[in-house]
Formats: sequence, structure tokens, C-alpha cells
Amino acid sequence: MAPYIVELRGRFHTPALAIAIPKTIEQLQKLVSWANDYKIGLVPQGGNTGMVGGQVPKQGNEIIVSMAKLNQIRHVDANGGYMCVEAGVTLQSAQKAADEAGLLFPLAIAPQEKAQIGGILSSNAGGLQVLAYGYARQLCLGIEAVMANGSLYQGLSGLKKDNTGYDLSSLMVGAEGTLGIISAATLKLFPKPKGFETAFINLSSPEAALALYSELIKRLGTSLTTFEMMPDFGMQMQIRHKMIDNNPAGTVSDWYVLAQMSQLPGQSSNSLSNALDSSLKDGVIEQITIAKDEETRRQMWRVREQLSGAQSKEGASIKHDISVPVSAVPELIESGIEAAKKILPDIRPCPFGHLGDGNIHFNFSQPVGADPKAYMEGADKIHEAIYEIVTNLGGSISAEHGIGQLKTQLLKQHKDPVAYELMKKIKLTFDPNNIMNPGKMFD
Ligand code: 2HG
Ligand code: ZN
Repeated sequence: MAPYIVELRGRFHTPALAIAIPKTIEQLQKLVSWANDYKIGLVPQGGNTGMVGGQVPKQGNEIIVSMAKLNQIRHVDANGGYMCVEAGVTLQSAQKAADEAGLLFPLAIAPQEKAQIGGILSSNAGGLQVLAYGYARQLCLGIEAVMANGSLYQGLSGLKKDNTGYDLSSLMVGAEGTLGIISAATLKLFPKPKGFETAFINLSSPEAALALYSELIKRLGTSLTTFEMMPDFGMQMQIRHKMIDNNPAGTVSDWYVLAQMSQLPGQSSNSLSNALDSSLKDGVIEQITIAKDEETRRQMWRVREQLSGAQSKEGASIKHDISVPVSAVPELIESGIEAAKKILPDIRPCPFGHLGDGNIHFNFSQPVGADPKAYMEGADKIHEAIYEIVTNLGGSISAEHGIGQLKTQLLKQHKDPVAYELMKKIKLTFDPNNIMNPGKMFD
């Protein structure tokens, strides 16, 4: 059972009653209908890469439903610009299928070889290219799902327009398996870029990063596909743990930005470099390193993608996956660090992530040499301080990782009360016996 119940963060340890691995949609329907008759909870699971415990049991009497074997690419419609894939298809295989058809499936989260489409949609994942292409819900045209009574909702559609009442597919995307189990989906595809311009940028502060972001968006619009920020602590950790050979920026600075522009067919090249040059002249940034080849481009991406893993090598971390209006990010970071240091002076802040989406992973590594357990026991005070700042800035307590079993209380506290009550009623309507991922989203 271990591969199914042990998750990335090592925070949840509840066993399951059993693991079921359906090979056909009919088997999945029969399993769900049987579970509904006997009121047995089902926990749908994709690549087990979720960060809030949505994909692992909470009570200990649930069956984990692995979607791994429902992994057919049903079809790719290159002219229509979409493809239909089953839930267990990995992100990497979906990207490959699009690529082979001469198109792009732009969702970019790590680890691509593990994360599966069903989990990505159920958790409405975001990632490193939301800026230009949107998050999972915006990349999905429709879904097929097994509902609590075993019936099959057939909402698969290649239609760009379908204005026929409630959009149930959209509702089930991001529902974290609490309304039904997504078994397949139609996904939007995009023109493949002719190439990329990727840069690693040294800068002195989140304010500078925000100024750079606003300049680049003005000049490049949606061809700016990635804008990610990280502190030097993130770089130092990766060097210390030999996860990278060297700093791709060449020199050390307090902060770095990974920016990428996709050269879409018909666009002139080199605009990222031009835009960056002018920010360099204006003194907004300190230095620019442009990836000269594909290997360097990949290295730059790796430094960003490995950050979460690097933090786990550094001991326990207290995490906040939050969003605020983009222009409030510098204030968030400054006040957040100040508040956390007041509580624990040696705490090591590591705020990083999707600045262009206003989504910062406001993580804090334990002080050097501290006892991880004792550190995590003090997490509530830090959470309280950070969530208070987030709320005052009009932000969200979960920007992209969802609610799972980790944030059920926070959801209750922070969601608009009218929305929260309606959400509970929707849950009851879809799943009256509470067999669909029980204890997730709501206690
Ligand atoms: C990322 O952007 C992921 O790297 C993980 O969403 C963030 O570990 C984290 O806090
Ligand atoms: Zn993220």
C-alpha cells in the first residue's frame, strides 16, 4: 500500500481499506455503484503528487481508486485544436501526444512524468505557464465522470461554445473528487511555439521583480509565458544539496526571476532580450543571462522546478500556497517575513513562485539544527500571521493546491459564507451518501 498512502510531504499517514485499480470505465462504474450501496468512501488518486492530502485517505476505511490504468489517449483532433484523454494519462504523455500532432498542451507542473490528467483537473492545478494559457479549468473543454450512483456523466465535448445551462464539467474540475470521479477529459491544444527565449535575471527585491513583470507584460503581452521569482536561499539550498552544479545566473543576487517568452508563429524574435535590456538600462534589474541552448534552458527551468524538493531536503517547512493581487506581492513578502521573524527569529523564509499570477508559495524552512517536529508544532502561529496579512490584502488561502484535508478549517473560516453553504448543498446533491472523497474540502 505504501506507494499509494505515502505522499510527497510526509504529512498524512492514514492507511486505506484497499486499493482498487480499474482497467475499464465499466469496472470503475461498478466499483462506485457498489461502494455507494455499502456507503464505502472512495479516494480517487492520480500520480499522488497533491500537496494538501486530497489524494490519500483521511478516515482509514476508504478505498483508494488508482486511475493509473485508465490511460488511453482516446483521440487528438489537430484541426479542431483539442484532444481527448483518460484520467490516468500522465502530463508527460499528454504533452507528448499534443507535440506529435504538431500542437502544444501548455500546462507545466512538476513532476510531469507522475502527475495525471485526472488529478490535475480534479485539483485544478496551475503551474508555470498559467500567465499566458490559464490553469487546468481554463484548459478543459469538458469531462466524462463517474457519478456517486455509478452513472456516467458524458460531458466530453470538443465544442468551443455550448451555452446549455449549468456547466457541470467546470464544476467538477477543481472539486477534488468530492462530486464524482473524472474518468476522461477533452483538453485544449495551442499552436506550438517556434522557439523560446528564456532568461535568468538577477535582481535586488520583489519590488524590482514586480516592476520588471509589469514592463514585460506591457511589451510582450501573452507571449510572456513564464515569470517566476525565487530568493537566493532557494538557489543556495540546491547548490548545498548538489541538485545543481552552478547558479545559472552566474552571479549571486538577493532574488532571481525565471522569465520565458514563447515565439509564436508570425512573431519577431528577440523581443524578450530587447525588453530586458531596457529594464537593465533603467536599473530595475542587475544582470540578465539568456539561455543559449536547450540544455541551458532546461537547467534554468530545473532550478525553479526543483525548489519544492530542495526545501524538503532542508528539514521541515511551514507552507502557504496563497495569492494576492499581483501588485501587493512585495508588501505581502515584506510583512510576512517581518511577522514570521517576530515569532521565530531564526526561521528561514523561502517565498517563491508564480509572481505573474500573484501566487506565492510563502514557505518557511525550519531554523538550522531545529527539531522538525517541534518546529511544525509551532506552525499555527506562523499560519495565523500569514493568513491575516493575506486576508487584509484581499487574497486567497489556497491559490493552486486546493483544500484537500489540510485546509478544510481554513476554507470554512475564509470562504464567503453564502458560497460555503451552497458548496455543501451541491456536495449533498451530487453525493448524498458522502462516498466521494469523504473528509476532503469539508470536514
Ligand atoms: C511549485 O510551484 C509547486 O513548485 C510546489 O506548486 C510549491 O512546494 C511548494 O510549496
Ligand atoms: Zn506552484
